[in-house]
Amino acid sequence: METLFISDLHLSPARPEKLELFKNLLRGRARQAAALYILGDLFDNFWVGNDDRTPPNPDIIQELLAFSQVNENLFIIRGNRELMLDASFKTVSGCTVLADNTVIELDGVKVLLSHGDIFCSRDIGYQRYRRFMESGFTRYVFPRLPYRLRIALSHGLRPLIRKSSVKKPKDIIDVDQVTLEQAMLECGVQYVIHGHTHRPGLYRFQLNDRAATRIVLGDWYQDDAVLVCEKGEKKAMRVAEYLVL
Ligand SMILES: [Mn+2]
Repeated sequence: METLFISDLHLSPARPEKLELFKNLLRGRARQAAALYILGDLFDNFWVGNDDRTPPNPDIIQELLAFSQVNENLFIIRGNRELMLDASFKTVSGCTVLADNTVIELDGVKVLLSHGDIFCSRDIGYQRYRRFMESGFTRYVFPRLPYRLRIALSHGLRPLIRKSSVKKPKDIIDVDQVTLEQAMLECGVQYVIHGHTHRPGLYRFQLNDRAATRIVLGDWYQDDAVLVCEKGEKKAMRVAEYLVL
């Protein structure tokens, strides 16, 4: 049985072909998978709540719900676009929301799953923004605001999010190795899978004098990556390739 990982789909009306691909993925062979993990930034817009009517969000939620009725092993870790998403998301989508750092066992190996933004600790501006969004105050107040106000705020945040990632030097917005290793040590893992940086690849290093691996998932802006894991093997492929297997 295969386990699937995707992240950084950034589904939006600007890329209708990616939305179609997502639907094909969820309606096809993935339904027989052991589990499907979405490691954040499924939505392109800042998530405003379960009542989000921004297209194509209601469509996406329907697809998740239909999938979960066949395969309940559907999980999401919040990306930086989904910081306001909470456990109640399951009631509308059937999708279980996992903690920012979650350890699973994959083919007998402990694997740390994360969106990846929390490892980018050199981006001090972003971490400050994230702490504000994660504060008890924001998490209490934001969901209680009227729908239109939440939408207006999300539009206000949009240029801010875009601008900041374009302006910053590349090494600032990449994973900080020390922060990553700290999280891995705390979780007792030698293996991590995350997205967010849009720099897909397999990175090997030493941790505790033992081999450690970091897999970074690709985004769906140009490509559309899915990581397929089965019997200890991990294959990164295009969704179109996966669908014809
Ligand atoms: Mn991200």
